[in-house]
Amino acid sequence: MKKLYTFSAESVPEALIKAKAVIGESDPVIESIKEIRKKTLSQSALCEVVLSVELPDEEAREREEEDDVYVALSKAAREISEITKAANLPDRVLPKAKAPAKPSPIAEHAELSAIQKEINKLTDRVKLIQNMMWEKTNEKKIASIPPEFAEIYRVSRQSGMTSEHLDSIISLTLENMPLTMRQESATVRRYFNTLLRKMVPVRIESRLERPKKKVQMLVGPTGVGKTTTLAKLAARFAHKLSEHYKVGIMTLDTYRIGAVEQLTFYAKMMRIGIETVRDPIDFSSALSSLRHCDIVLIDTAGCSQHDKEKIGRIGQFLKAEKETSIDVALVLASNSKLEDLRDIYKNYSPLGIDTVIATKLDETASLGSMFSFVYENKKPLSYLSIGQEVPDDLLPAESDYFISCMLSGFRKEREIA
Ligand SMILES: Nc1nc2c(ncn2[C@@H]2O[C@H](COP(=O)(O)OP(=O)(O)OP(=O)(O)O)[C@@H](O)[C@H]2O)c(=O)[nH]1
Ligand SMILES: [Mg+2]
Repeated sequence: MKKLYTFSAESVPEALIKAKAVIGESDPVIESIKEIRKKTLSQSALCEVVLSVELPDEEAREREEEDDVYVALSKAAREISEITKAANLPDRVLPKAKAPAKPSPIAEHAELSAIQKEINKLTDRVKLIQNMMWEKTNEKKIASIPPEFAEIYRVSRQSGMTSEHLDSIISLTLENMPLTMRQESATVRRYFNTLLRKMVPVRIESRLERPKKKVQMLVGPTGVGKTTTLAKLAARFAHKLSEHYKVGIMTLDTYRIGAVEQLTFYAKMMRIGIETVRDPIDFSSALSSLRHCDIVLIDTAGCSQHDKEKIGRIGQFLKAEKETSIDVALVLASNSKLEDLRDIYKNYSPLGIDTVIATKLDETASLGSMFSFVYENKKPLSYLSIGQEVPDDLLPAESDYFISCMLSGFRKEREIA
């Protein structure tokens, strides 16, 4: 049986080369050679060579079968290509090629969070380098902590917190935080915030159950905001809280020129009674004249922590009154250095300090010294003064707010970090 092959090319030798590539070593017979198209300026010539090869019987049968398959396949291919070329045909006519499987939303989410994690890790590395540059001298120490901790370490150090406190919190975190949680600085930061909040002692403002009374004395260094805070507290108890209390004011500050006038001005504005007391001997009777009040607030003269005589004089007032329990609040400016806070506390502690009122939060970016101070002395914060406005710039102490200001900077609005 004979099989015919047709090859076309620009020239007869080229057509024969093509034929050899297909037919191989078989002995073909040239059946015909035709020039189908003449060469012109715009197109090349085209020749057609028809060859025949004699096939053995068995091979001829197989080849027929193969040819059938070949014809069937190429027919299908042609049909497909024809159909696909006809772009205006509706989709359903097109044979559906199997589209790559679309990832499920869950798989997509997992992939995205994996990418996000990698980005976070890289960001942490960058932060580590930045932080190392920030603290060149401490390079060794900061390099020894995991990169995810570097940022929070730097922020806390800059807040003025003592390095002993910071180091112990870091090692506590490293010991207790599950490894999976440690991999990202954002998680570390959240964990750290929670830990720090728990470390700030706070005295929650409690509701006063009548006929119980509250007598509160404010003491502290000069100019920290005792009188202003007292006026804010008076307004809070007398007018701002949902329950209005009867408030009385007393001042023991008869030294400073204008001190009595300053407080009398606030008292008049709020229509609150005021008592001025010069000597410890008059203290009890002044208290007694304010006995109709639910809350009595006592202002004192500001004195340097080194002026033991003046502090001692405040002590004499306290000793003179045996009946009434007096709550003593040490008013401290948040912009003070930790060494000064320690020194002030040491010299004021003979008065029996119950709570700390931190003022001027708005004037410092280093709340860490106040943090370390209350933490090491276990003295609860009762109020936070956040500006000069009477009565608005006063908040009952809240550890969340305090830590947020310490780590993310001061903000008047209470926003949890
Ligand atoms: N920025 C800011 N200023 C405050 C705050 N609390 C008080 N002050 C200001 O601090 C200054 C001193 O406030 P005082 O209340 O007179 O301070 P003091 O402790 O009574 O001062 P002495 O009686 O002289 O010891 C005033 O100008 C207040 O307005 C605060 O929280 N933030
Ligand atoms: Mg004052």
